[in-house]
Amino acid sequence: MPELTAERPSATLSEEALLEMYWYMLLSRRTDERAWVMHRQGKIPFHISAIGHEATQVAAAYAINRGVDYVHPYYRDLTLVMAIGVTPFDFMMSLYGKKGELSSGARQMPSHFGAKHLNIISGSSPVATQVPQAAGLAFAIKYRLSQGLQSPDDTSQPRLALTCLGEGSTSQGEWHEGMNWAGVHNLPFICLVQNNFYAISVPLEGQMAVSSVADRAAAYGVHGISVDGTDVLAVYDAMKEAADRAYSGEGATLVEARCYRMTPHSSDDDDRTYRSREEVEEWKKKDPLVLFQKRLLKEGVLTKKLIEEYEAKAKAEVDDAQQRAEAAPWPKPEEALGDVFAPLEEA
Ligand SMILES: Cc1ncc(C[n+]2csc(CCOP(=O)(O)OP(=O)(O)O)c2C)c(N)n1
Ligand SMILES: [Mg+2]
Repeated sequence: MPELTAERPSATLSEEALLEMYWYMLLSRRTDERAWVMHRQGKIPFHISAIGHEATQVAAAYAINRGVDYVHPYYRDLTLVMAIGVTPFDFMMSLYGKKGELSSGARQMPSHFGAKHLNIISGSSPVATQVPQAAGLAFAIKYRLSQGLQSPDDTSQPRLALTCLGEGSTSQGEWHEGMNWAGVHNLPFICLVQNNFYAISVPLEGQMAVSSVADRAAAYGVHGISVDGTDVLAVYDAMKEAADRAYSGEGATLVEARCYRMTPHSSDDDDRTYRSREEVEEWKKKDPLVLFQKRLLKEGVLTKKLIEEYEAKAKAEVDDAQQRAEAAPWPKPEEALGDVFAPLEEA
């Protein structure tokens, strides 16, 4: 792991911020694990996991202005959205599809994260469609600034648009269109590609003829960075560089964070059919939560006692979230089309 040195932005992270980042990684992991249990108990129909991606996502959240910058996430971004303010209860409500669920009022599948009050934009299921939408958002930010217009929800402070996707989704046409737009217009835009080496069962080499997604950035006139996605501080440094470029008008950045999906693609997938157990076990040695815990223990930021306290607190929060979501009412069937079509005008 890189050392904390004065030259690196991560060196300026306070102990409080480091502990918060650890907390969100832990809370996300325990929420995620519970969702797998709930699925296997037949309580929920579907789950898609962030396990293995927590370092990348918490670092991304802390490098931007959380809740102010616009974030257009993808289905694997549980840790990212939790670090911005989505709660275990919000997530559990979406797993069940209960009435009033935050992302879409229970009209979307779970993990199609959206939260208006946090500037998190809900996406569609076709992968990479969020990229041109996020680039369009970045264009709007730049345009409003150039016209002296204020952002709808406040000030003239610099903002950016961040979007995320997996490496497999960079084969999709929308990704290229969005990246090109961001490069041509020099937008305050970050595309974070979470390269976990698989798109469901298709390995990286089946998606691209170059070994690093970041190599593709140059083709769009975008700055490209590749980073170890299991290392919180390394991702923070990369994302901070990208955010500073966006805020200062230097333009768009593509950050590739290399990590590993430690679970099957989703609750509908059996990964034993396409990757060896040895490979999975090898990557588990780079579990980002364990690595960060060790790092913070070594630095004296975290203690054994604090770890136990955080574990107990996370368990209590997840238990409470599950119980409240289970007890919450379902939406009425006739509510399904509400907020989808405008009401018919009376003749
Ligand atoms: C346009 C489109 N094609 C196929 C799918 C089915 N699909 C859902 S996720 C996925 C894999 C994406 O892999 P990657 O982009 O590497 O992200 P990861 O799931 O590994 O994080 C596929 C093929 C889809 N949702 N949309
Ligand atoms: Mg992938």
